Amino acid sequence: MDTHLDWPFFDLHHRAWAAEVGHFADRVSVNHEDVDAACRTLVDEMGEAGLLRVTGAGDGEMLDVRSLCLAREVLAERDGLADFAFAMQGLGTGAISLFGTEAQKARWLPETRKGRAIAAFALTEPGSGSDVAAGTMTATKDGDGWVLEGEKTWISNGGIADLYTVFARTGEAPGARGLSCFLVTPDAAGFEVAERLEAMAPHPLARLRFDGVRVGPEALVGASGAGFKIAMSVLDVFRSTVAAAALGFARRALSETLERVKTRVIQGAPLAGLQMVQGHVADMALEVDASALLTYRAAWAKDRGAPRITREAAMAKLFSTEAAQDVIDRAVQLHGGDGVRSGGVVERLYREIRALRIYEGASDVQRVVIAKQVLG
Ligand code: COS
Repeated sequence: MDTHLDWPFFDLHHRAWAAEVGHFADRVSVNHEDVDAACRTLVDEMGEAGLLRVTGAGDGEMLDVRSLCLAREVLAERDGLADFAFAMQGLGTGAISLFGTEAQKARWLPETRKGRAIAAFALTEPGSGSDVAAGTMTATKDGDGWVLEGEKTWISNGGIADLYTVFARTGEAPGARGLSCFLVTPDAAGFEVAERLEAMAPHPLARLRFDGVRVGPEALVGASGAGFKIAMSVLDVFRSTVAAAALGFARRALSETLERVKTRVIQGAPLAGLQMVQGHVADMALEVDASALLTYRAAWAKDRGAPRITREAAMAKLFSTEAAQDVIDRAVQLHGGDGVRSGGVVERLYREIRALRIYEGASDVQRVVIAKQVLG
């Protein structure tokens, strides 16, 4: 029985929203053979159904983090690619929602919220993943605009995005204080998808090259030099939603396992009768509930107006992704040979969860973030 929607973290409209997303997820069918086409179709369908309205905050609006988290949880429970396509519309426009001008919001958010433009978040570089302040891609002032030079890698939606939020060094100061955030479209001269990348749970992914890409003053998001804080603020919001996606994967693994252990007979009785199996089930259910509590605590805190939820978001992401990996691993084990059969649900979950412990801040980065906050 699913009772977490009754928790005081949610308002009535959140419960209706979860049902609305669930209704969409029940109907959607995803072709994993061609991930580019699948993501385009998913964005289109989600835009049409109105689900993407929560992924951006227009002028005078706030992102509702609980709505983002609920959508990711529900979508991930049904299909990882559906969750991915939804999430990227939010992450790719997060800087605009939080720091964009009225004009930037008006230019992009109606499009991304209707599913007519696909968004991407380009922070990671070949030489700097966890250490954002070490990024070397440059943006050099040229007249009233900038010229971008360098590479970004592991960029989700790379190759299919219509809008890239790109972080580059403008050099106001060394390290974290010398980065800025820009909006780049793939038709800009000098922009190139240098390499498409294949991952164990495939989705559109690429290395991008910026070879003298010129952008105008309207491309700068927030103040120049504020890029690091913009990236971190966007990640504060979206790390909570990664936790929610992990929660959705874990819920699916648990429900698949319950079905399995109640129906699979060993020595004349269902697996569920064995205490050793019950121990696994108990730990899995505990990890799912604890993940949900941490995830929605972080989302609720942000929605209540907390200026930063760095500690809460890092805790939610670290715990939920690690717990989901454990829940899914146990699900594979309790499915026996069927657990590793290619194309099976738990085998798919086993591949899908792995990257969540790495992207948007690897688990050990979350530990660094939490320790910094706790130590003050
Ligand atoms: N919100 C707002 N400001 C923040 C912030 C946040 N969440 N986190 C840090 N800042 C500010 C700090 O307050 C500090 O400001 P001042 O210079 O005014 O004091 C500045 O940013 C630098 O912060 P810090 O010293 O903590 O930076 P570090 O270089 O030590 O960075 C980590 C720390 C590791 C936390 C950061 O690089 C990080 O999150 N890395 C992971 C990146 C990631 O998620 N990559 C995935 C990309 S998307 S797939």
